[in-house]
Amino acid sequence: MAYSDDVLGRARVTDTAELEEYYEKLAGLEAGALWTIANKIEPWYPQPQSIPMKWSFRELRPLVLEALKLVSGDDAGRRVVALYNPQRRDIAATVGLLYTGLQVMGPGESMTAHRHQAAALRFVIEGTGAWTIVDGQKLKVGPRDFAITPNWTWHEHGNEGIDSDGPVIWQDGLDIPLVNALDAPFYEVHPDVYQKQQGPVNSSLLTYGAGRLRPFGDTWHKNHSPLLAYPWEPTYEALLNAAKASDGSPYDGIIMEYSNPLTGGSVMPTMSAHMQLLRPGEATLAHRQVGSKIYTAAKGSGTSIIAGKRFDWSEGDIFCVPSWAWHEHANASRSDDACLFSFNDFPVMRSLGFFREEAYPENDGHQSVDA
Ligand code: 1HN
Repeated sequence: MAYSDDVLGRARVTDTAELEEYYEKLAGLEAGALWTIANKIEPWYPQPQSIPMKWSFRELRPLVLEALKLVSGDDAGRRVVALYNPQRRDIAATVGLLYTGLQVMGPGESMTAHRHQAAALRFVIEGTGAWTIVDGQKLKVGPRDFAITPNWTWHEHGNEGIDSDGPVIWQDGLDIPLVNALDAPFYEVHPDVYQKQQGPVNSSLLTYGAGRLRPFGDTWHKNHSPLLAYPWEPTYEALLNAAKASDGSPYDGIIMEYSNPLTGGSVMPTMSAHMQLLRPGEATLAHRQVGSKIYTAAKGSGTSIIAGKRFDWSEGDIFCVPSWAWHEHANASRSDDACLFSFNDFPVMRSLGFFREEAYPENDGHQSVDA
């Protein structure tokens, strides 16, 4: 619906010379007449400045690898190619108040420890030698593994591979634009530059990875998941198993949320992540939600229609869905399955009471595609 000036309860003042003069006097006192902007700041429905976008991994990969020669990880802080929405460069956002980028680490490299108020998550795109130490706990992650760096946890990363193993490229997801929009950022460098590793590698996975079984008498009380890494194999197996038992969601196919094993809720208070399976030939119906989403093609290839625009994706591609934009996905193959990793700010929307969800009402649930 377009803004209409004949709706009761909406601003509909016509400017006159007298009013212009009045507005100027208010402006001189750092004040203004609300009715001149009321309709803009209270739209009928979300009007994101972010647009649907896709970043091609095939195109970006050579440039990401080129950074290995151009800057050291430590000089750069983190060697990351950030993905920006055109109108959101000023706040370093990929979509809405979410950020994503591709981080690259060469064999044998490691980076110093720090912590920040923003929460981070990682999804490994390629390479086998990646590790991260989160609050003293060393995690090893491989292709398609998902890991979290909850806010204010000390973290440092590296690639323990040898030259023939090649670099690691992983995707970072952070809520930096959100934290900055709320004027809440803090940042600290680790006093000893590096953390001391405590306990065995992947201890959170050893303790909490059994899913249905919880350590008896556990006293975990933090607001993020005690499980810090979610390997690909059991994730994929869970999707395949669920596909044997159910048709899944008409909007998302077989979809699983990476969850805090103690609460069943999202892994962190501001961001949640999913892995979904689109069976061979599957095409979902369109829906929309309040909240922003960033997808990564984890396996296979397909097409998503976002706000009427068509985006073809294959492994490693990243694309985004702005808040309240209609979206639907299709697996391009009739023989192979396809998987989409995604993360979102839905936990923020839910905890503030902002979350809404709607099915596309027309055309048998599918959008018409822009020419
Ligand atoms: C950060 O700390 C990391 O720790 C990656 O790997 C990306 C982007 C913006 C701000 C902080 C990391 C980041 C970041």
